[in-house]
Amino acid sequence: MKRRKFLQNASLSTLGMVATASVIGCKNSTENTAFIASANTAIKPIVIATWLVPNATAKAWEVLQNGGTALDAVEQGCMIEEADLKNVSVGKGGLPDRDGNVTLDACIMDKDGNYGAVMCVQNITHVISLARKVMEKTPHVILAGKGAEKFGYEQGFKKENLLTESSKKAWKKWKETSQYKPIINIENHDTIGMLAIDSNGDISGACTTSGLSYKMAGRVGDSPIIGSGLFIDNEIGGATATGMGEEVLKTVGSFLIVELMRQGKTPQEACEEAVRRVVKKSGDRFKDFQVGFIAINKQGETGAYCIHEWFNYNVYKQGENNNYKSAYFNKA
Ligand code: SD4
Repeated sequence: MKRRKFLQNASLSTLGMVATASVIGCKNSTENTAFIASANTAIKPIVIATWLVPNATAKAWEVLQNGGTALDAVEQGCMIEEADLKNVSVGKGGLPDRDGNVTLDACIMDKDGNYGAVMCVQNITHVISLARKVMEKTPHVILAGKGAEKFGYEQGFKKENLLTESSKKAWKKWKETSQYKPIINIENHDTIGMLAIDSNGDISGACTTSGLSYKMAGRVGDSPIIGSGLFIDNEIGGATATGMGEEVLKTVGSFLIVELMRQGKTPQEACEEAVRRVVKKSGDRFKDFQVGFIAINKQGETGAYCIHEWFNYNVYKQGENNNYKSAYFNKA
């Protein structure tokens, strides 16, 4: 992974842009506080995405500026990375599994809690759009493998070879030793998870990836799994994950973050708690893998946290597209 340029994390929630939330109280004593923001004071529109993806956040911002929905924004934003051959963790140009096949996972979630996902899809670049088609055009929420691909062609998606010459070369080099040992921030962690609030104050999210490079054939990570790689609750906020999917799945990290925000935590506090959960569950193993989360709440406050240094994220708001370094857990 290339070393990235970024701004120091300026803890966005402390930058004087904290909007007032109206806590409208518990419906009954067994229910957690419903934390519903005042739509008038929220920062909107706003886009946040994992890693250094300024072109993707710019595209999403453009959609929002033109009055598009958060759902359109996150889809079109993610498509930028899917088409970018230089991003070897997403879409076309993604690094393959150990058999040399590029297999993609994606999911999308809208303001009404609808969700669509595809997993282990070959030969189709824009799996985020395919996930949206699953959400909107089928009675199902997930399609996998050949079935997803077949549905894609029926919907007019183009069949493409996703394995670029340079990814093929990298895979052949890897095959010389065939050592599968993810190295933090050196294996490819450029999965894009994107969250947006549109000018109506509605939230949507999307996540798309080629997963871990040189994974076993058939392996699926957290990215297409609701609650793990992505979760949206339009009353509360949204969260999305990057990094070692196996560990995110075990904590259902994105759902956890949204629930923590529902209980009153800020996005930053919720991301930190989720990372601590991942770390705690892993014993000592956390030293060998990276997990990062980003989150947004209904007021447009954002948060990000990861295990190890070097996770960063892009935020487009108030006309500015910035990249920030995430705060991190492991100071050792
Ligand atoms: C996965 N979470 O498939 C993804 C990988 C990732 O940045 O995020 N890479 O486990």
